[in-house]
This record gives sequence, structure tokens and C-alpha cells, in this order.
Amino acid sequence: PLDYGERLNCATALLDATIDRLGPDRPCLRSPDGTVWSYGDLRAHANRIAAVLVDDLGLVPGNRVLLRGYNEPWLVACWLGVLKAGGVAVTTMPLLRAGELATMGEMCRPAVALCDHRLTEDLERAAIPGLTTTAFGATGPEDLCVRAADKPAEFADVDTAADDVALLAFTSGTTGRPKATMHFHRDVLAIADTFSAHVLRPEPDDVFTGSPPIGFTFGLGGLVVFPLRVGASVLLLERATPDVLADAVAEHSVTVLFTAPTAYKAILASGRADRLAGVRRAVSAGEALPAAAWQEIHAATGLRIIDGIGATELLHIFIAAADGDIRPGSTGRAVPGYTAAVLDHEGRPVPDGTPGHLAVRGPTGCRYLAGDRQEIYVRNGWNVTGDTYVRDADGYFFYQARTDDMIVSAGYNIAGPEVEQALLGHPDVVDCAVVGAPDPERGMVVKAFVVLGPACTRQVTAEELQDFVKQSIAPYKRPRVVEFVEELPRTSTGKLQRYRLR
Ligand code: 3UK
Repeated sequence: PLDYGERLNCATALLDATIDRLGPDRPCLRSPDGTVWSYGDLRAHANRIAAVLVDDLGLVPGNRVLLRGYNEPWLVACWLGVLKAGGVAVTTMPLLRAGELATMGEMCRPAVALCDHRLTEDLERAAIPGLTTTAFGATGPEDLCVRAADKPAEFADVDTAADDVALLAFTSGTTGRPKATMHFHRDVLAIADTFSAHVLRPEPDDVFTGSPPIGFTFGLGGLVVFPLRVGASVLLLERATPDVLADAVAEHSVTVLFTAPTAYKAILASGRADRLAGVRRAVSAGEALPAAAWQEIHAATGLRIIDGIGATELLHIFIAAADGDIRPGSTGRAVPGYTAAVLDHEGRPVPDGTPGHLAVRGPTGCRYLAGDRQEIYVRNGWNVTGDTYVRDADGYFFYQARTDDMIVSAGYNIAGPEVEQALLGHPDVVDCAVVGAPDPERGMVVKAFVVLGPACTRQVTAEELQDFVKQSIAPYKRPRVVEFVEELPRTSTGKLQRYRLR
């Protein structure tokens, strides 16, 4: 069991443990232009920011600090500075706009915002009451970096409790309005000491990189907490499109890669698979990685991708498989430290092989800021993620769909994503989403929204796609309605918003 004692400041723990063990000069944060901050540099910057927060901005332990920036060293220094000062970090993604930021502000009432100078406009337009914004990354006298330069390099970190809230993270809103979840100082270390320690097993010489924003807990864990916990370094990319990512991996000798299934597929499609040759561990999360995609990536790169399901509510990954244990098409088994089960509507375990609600228990868990949804997500001590899964007799978990995306049609249970995978096998289909549409006879019918590739010049008919799907999956799963569209609605973390199509 994980025991961090009663008092714990995770920022102190992340930095000081490495510095005590490996010295202050180890490389920590890397930028594409070749700049490197050592662990000592990062600690000094974070200390100075903590001093600005406390001395100049009047931060009191427990105050919430909104953070908004691209993946780059100053954002990491700000995150650690807030925690050192005893504040609660409210991480937000650069893609969010004024309306979304206003909702978040209303929910968590931050006193202070630290914001990349290129991203202040939307934050100002959000007009969050009582908020003081300080920009970073520019050169004027008011800039955080300039003010921090005058502060001492040492700071006495606030002695927080292990279960003081360290961070508020917003869910990506695949089902509508975002929800804020609270995570403790001990949770931040727990994700490193479960998934990272047991499945990823990084070493101090590893170089991490990836695409998820640090404002998304997938990125916060993979690109900040995991490398810092072992004294490794991380290359931070501001706009990591698949091409940029693949090139950066090759150029900077990256060994640990975090991204989503779509990016791996795009890297293959752009002919850049060879750039991933030096990667030792590649993680895929956020959406399911179908067996066919796993095999294709393996054939092109030799990589054995580590699929893992994580959630903002649980902070990071809780089901995954390590190298030798990987079974393509399965998300893996419960990460050591977590227990996972598949339950029926009444909360009883279903037999192996039967679909049901995925439920998880472990050191991290869901605490919503507004308690209204707590009874939906947490039942009888289990965190119920909202995903339909099947477990096999060996304890491997197989993703079916978001529970909301299960389509019940004429008595059949059909998982939308399975139909999507079948459609994506068609050479002219580049993107698609499958949902249930109300139908007087069948209750629901399977409806597909299909995006055709730019190279497709001939007329593709609904009938052709239906016949195509019937060749790879049971005929009753074929989309009875097909609508051709230009593009599909996605969240800022790249997830399909099927609810908007419904
Ligand atoms: C889905 C997956 C199948 C699933 C996340 C890693 O995605 C993250 O958090 P979110 O709160 O969404 C959670 C939901 O996303 N999902 C995530 N990973 C997988 N479905 N296979 C997967 N491998 O519906 C889950 O309930 O945005 C991922 C680490 C931290 C995260 N926050």
C-alpha cells in the first residue's frame, strides 16, 4: 500500500527527492530549440514563482490558481510554484475559449490566474469575478517571469497535508458541461507509484514527450509527474501535431511517448513511422486502441503500444498492460494498486465474458467539486466510469463503448465504436461516428455519420457501406441510416461528441 505520511507537499516531493538522489544538474525540461532546464533550475523558478504568489499576489494556502498555457517549461514552473505556495492548481487547456473558461471560473472561483501572455485574451473575455491575472512569457515589468527574477531562489514550501486538495481538474465534457474533480497531494504521487512504476517503469535516462496538454491530466501525469518522479527529462512541445511529434521524437532521441490512438494512426499515414524507432515505451490513452490499429503500428514500427484507460475523475491510468503482458485489442488488467470489476445495474459483478459497467477502486478516486454527480460516479465505494466493458477469465478488460453509446436495437446490444471500426476499414472512409437514432419499430437504429476522404472522387452510397460492414461484423450491426458529413464534433481533447450527433 502507498503511504505518504500525514504531511505531504507533492511539489516538494517531486523535486527534492530527485535532487537529493541525483543532484541538481540533471536535465529536466527540454524545449525544441535546445534549451534545457536542470532540476535545480526548475526548482529555483518554481520557488521564485511561489514567492511572487505569496508576497505580491497575496495567495493564502487553499486559494485556487487558474493555470493557462502551452506545454512549455514556464507552465510546469507555475504548476509547481502554486503547489509549493499551498495553492490549489486549476489546470485548463489552451484550446478553451472565453465561454468555457467563464463556466470553469464560476465553478471554482480562482483568486489568481497565471496565464501565458499569448493566451490572455480569452481569459479576459471570460471576466471571472475577483480574478487577478498575471501573464508569463513576455518581457514587460509586470510579467511573472520578470517579477520572479527578483525573488530568492529558496522558498520554504507550505507544509500541506497529504489529503489537502492540490488540484482541480475538469473533465473533457464528452457528455456536455465540464465537471471539476478534486485531487489530493498524495494522489499526484500515487499515479506515479502505480501505473508509472509498475507498467511504464521509466528510468532517469529516459526522455519523455507527447501531445496531451498539461492542462489535461493525461498530459500532467505523462509529461510532468512521471518523469519528475524518477529524475528523467521531458521534451515539451507547444503544438504537437502528429507530424511535429514524430519528427521531435527522432530529433531529440525520445524514449517514452504519450499520445492518443488517432495520433499514432496519423503518424503511420504520413509515412513517419520510422521516426519512432528509438522509442522504448509508447502509451496510448483517451480512446480505445482497436487490435487492428495495434497490429498495424507494431508492423510498421516494431513498437508494442501500451494501451491504458484513464479518467480525469481517477487522475490517470488504472487499467493497462506492461510489455510482455500486452494483448492487442484489450486495455489490459487492473494496474497494481487498483481493483477493477464489471458490474450490472444493481452493482453486482457480472460473469466474465458479459458486458457491464466498468467499476474501479484505488488510491485515487472521484471527488466532484459540486457533489451533485457524485452518486452517479461513485456507488458503494466503486468509481463507475460510464464505460461498458467485458472482462475475460484472465482478468483482461475489453472496451465496448461509453455506456451512453451502447445502442439497443430490436433487442440487440450494439457498441457504436465496433461499427465505427468496421466502417473505418473502408478505403474511402476517413472518419465516422455511430449513434442510436430513435426508430418506431426497432426502438433505436444504428446511424452512421461518415466523413469521406479528400481523395474520394466517386459516389459512395449508404448501401455500399452497409454491405462492407456486413463482411466484417454481424449483419444486424450494420448502420441502417448513413449520413455523409464534412467533419465530426470533437472535444478539445480530441474525443468524439456522440451526444451532439444524437
Ligand atoms: C475514455 C478510454 C478506451 C473512457 C485520460 C489517460 O481520457 C482521459 O480522461 P477523460 O476524463 O476521459 C475518460 C474516458 O475516456 N478512455 C480513456 N482511455 C481509454 N476508452 N480505451 C482507453 N485506453 O470512456 C474514459 O471513461 O478525458 C486518459 C490518463 C488520464 C486521463 N484523464
